[in-house]
Amino acid sequence: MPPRDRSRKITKAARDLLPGGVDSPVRAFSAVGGEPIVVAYGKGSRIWDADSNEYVDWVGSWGPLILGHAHPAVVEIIQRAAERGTSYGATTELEVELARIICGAVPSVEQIRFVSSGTEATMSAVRVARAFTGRDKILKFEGCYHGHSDGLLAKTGSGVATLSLPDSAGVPASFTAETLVSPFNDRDAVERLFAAHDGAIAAVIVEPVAANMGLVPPDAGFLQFLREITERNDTVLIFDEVITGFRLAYGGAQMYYGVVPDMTCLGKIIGGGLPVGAYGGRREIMQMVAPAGPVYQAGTLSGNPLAMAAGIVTLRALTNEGIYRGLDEMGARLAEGLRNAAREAECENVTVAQLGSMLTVFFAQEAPRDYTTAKGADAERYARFFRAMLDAGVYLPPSQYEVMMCGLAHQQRDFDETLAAARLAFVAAR
Ligand code: KE4
Repeated sequence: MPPRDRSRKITKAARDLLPGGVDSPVRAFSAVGGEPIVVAYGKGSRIWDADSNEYVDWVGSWGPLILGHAHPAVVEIIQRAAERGTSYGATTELEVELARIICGAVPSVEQIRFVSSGTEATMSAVRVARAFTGRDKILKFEGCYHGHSDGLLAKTGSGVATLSLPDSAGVPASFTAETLVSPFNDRDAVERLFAAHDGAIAAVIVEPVAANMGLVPPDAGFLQFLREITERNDTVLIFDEVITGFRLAYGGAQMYYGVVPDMTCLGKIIGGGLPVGAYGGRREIMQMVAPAGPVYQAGTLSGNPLAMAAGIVTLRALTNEGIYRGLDEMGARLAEGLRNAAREAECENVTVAQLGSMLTVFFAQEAPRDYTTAKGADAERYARFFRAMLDAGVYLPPSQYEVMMCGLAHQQRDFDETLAAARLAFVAAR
């Protein structure tokens, strides 16, 4: 067990000043137990904690760092931008350039609005879809996470036609009363909800590849089915590509699967590690947004020049031919290595789900296809696996319901060290 005295001291002080000692719940390690890490710095595929312990990083700040930590080109562009000022609250050429790149890359996006988080992006996209259709209800999927705006913090109600329930304290039932929730990958449930709420559903919002219940890809044809049923009902289809955008393909999951939504939410990678979110879509829909249209949405730091600059450099680095094939090969190689490590450790009921650069080690007999089966995975065994890997210097997502992210900074030594650690960690997780 590596020494973590300084990290523990900082965590103690953090717990006094920050609720749970963190600025986002998953960082507290409550799902995996033990003390959370306190990061001092990162470089490439690795991070170092406050006690100078080194870790291979498969979290990548939950997705933004596809180029790795402190990429020289990203650091340089941020330094240069900062020397000219950090925020103006006015338009800059940088946001126009990043908008041009994204509109050129993502099939559904003809116009885009930058905000400062994925939560803001999805919250705003839903508001715009409601205004565009004049309808109030939205349909989301159980286990899909779209940030923490009230109306999207909803869980399945008791029956199909009944409306959902709040999934957090502090959210009035009335705030989720317009939110319908269906199991992911369940066409019949979606059909029933549309039948029960005929002409009333403003939008369907979905993670085209679910990555917040662990990695759960869409069943074959499921996205096309959503495209067709929303078209038939004049409902806005929103792809929440905050994770999959520029990760699964340069044009996101919508390019990968060939299904084009009406609106797309983005974040993470497009900010290169700085706070950015964005929502975009068909021009006629985006023209609803103030000051062009009647839907109000604003933000002091929206289009922040440093974040725009970091995003431009990051997305430009992803245009090289073959990058996404390489990331998929990397993910497949890591997944196969982890499966072999589990077998060698005689650790049963382990399934590694992988798509592109995203993976989840599920302690379950089969790869989950929805929230109910994902919740059936053994989170306690995952916690044991996680801690054994962490003590061996390999940082995995501190929750069974998140995804490992490969990036362009990962090298052979990262794989070698990860798989060597996994062979022992799977023994601990039998
Ligand atoms: P943010 O508000 O955290 O920037 O984005 C919210 C969001 C929206 N949509 C999807 C598909 C997301 O995955 C997220 C946030 N992702 C989580 C991890 N899966 C962020 C980590 C955290 O909450 O600390």
